[in-house]
Amino acid sequence: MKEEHFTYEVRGPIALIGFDRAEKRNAISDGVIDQLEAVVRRASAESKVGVIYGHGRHFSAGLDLVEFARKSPTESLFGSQRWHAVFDQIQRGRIPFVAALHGAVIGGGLELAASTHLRVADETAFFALPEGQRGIFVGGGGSVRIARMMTAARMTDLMLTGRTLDVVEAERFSLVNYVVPPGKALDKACELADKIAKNAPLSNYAITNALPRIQDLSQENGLFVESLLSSYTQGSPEAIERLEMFVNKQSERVAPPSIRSGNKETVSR
Ligand code: 1HE
Repeated sequence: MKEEHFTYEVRGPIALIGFDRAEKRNAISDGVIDQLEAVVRRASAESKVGVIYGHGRHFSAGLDLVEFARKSPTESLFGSQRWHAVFDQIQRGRIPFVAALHGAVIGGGLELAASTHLRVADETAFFALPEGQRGIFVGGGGSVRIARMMTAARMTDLMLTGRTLDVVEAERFSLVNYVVPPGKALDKACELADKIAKNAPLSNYAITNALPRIQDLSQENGLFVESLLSSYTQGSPEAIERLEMFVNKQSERVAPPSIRSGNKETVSR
């Protein structure tokens, strides 16, 4: 019987995707990538937001080095492209994804987390890119996504020296958006996912798909695309309804931080 590497649960508008290969520290094999693709496709079809987390003591130890050691360079090339395709379905798919991180978030595990749209980490989380020590290079999109998040200069440091970041450093490096006490990452990720699910789906889509693309454009083209999207989203039935509610004083006001942050231990960027 095929080993199942993920748990899948629907909780209201949220799909919970649990990485379930704890005996191998959630290392990412070819089989894991195939199953991840299937659960991401399912979540994107039936839920408004996806949350990805890890069972066991770690989020993920990254690439399955035992399987990788036996691959030819050609198999590695196609394997890397497969990771790109699946992680792209997360980053540029229909719904936003939130990652709940704890323990090791290493190599390909960090590449997976970097393909999600929000990262919540508990204080046990640690981050590393030990590809230099392993004699390999990143292959799951890290040179693009992680370098953009933390800067290429910082990523060079991590990859050359094998430096491990704790959660405070990871937040300073823009790798994580929220830091919470041990064991609380999944709860916080679900709380955020519930909020995201209440947004208009077209706004969520523009935020997750247009914003990163605009970063790749010139200022002139970026501003032009922004204006087009601004008018396009404004004409959607959801925007019309929500704006009408505001006009009629039926919508919630934006709360100032002192009222909003009842949760003192949570640090938001
Ligand atoms: C693995 C892997 C793995 C653990 N591939 N099997 N990633 C790394 O270089 C990280 C390597 N792993 C570790 O440093 C540690 O395992 C951890 C810090 C994550 C966790 O330590 P610990 O003490 O909890 O676990 P362990 O005893 O080291 O490992 C338990 C089992 O998981 C053991 O197998 P067992 O059969 O002997 O029980 C380990 O062999 C197995 N295991 N990590 C395969 N990574 C697309 S390019 C991306 C490039 C990268 O990701 S490079 C980074 C690779």
